[in-house]
Amino acid sequence: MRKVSYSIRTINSLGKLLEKVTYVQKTLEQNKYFLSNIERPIANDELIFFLKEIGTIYNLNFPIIDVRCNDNKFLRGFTNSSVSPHTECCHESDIPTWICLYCIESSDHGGEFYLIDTSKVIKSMDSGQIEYFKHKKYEILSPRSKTLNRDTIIRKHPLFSNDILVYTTIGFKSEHRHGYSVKDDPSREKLQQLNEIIMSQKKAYSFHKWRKGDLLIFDNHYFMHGRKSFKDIKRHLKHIRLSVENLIK
Ligand SMILES: O=C(O)CCC(=O)C(=O)O
Ligand SMILES: [Fe+2]
Repeated sequence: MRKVSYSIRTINSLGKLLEKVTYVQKTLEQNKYFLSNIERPIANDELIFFLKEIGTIYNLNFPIIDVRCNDNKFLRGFTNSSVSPHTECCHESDIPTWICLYCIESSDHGGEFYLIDTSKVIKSMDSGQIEYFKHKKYEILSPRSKTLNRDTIIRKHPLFSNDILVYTTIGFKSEHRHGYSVKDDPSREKLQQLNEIIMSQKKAYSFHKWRKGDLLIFDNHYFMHGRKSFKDIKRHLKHIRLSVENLIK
């Protein structure tokens, strides 16, 4: 699997980045992600202002999610545990097109982030598996155990129409909490194989060590993402989901 090589350009301020919106859009289109380090801190409203140039805010009621350790032990993102590979909101019928992560504070040890190119995962599946996951529709449980969506795991990218995976390895072991509800399903074995394909490529992932000021936007259909565990509790990312409306002109 091709490694994602995270090359970072440093930009002085968000104002400078705003001058380069077309460049950001082009980079997203070509590389499926954009990563930069912004030297001057960005306030929430500035971040939203900039991101509205890229797409539509996915959930206007909660535009920014603070990813850091809090008392919500229910979702692993809010602990210092690892988060295994997933497509963001894959239980929704309308999943976000882009995810933006902005680093307020990084951890001293651990907490590295990775992107997994799902078209490369598909390339390492055999043709039987590909056909199976193109046709079998699964129910996915949301973190609150509601079944919201039934769809295939291999789908067409909504913008580029190549095959991509929409999937989560989260919750697979804990049965009906979050993820695929396949406790007694014969296809559990197929999902187990898929998990293994994804995990076996872990050596090929590139890990990104967050630095304060890093701004990452990535294509949530093209990539699954995850992170390693970390020790301290100061690590803090802002998480904003975007959908595509602005791009379809
Ligand atoms: O903590 C991270 O690096 C990313 C966690 C995550 O999966 C997310 O924010 O969607
Ligand atoms: Fe996530």
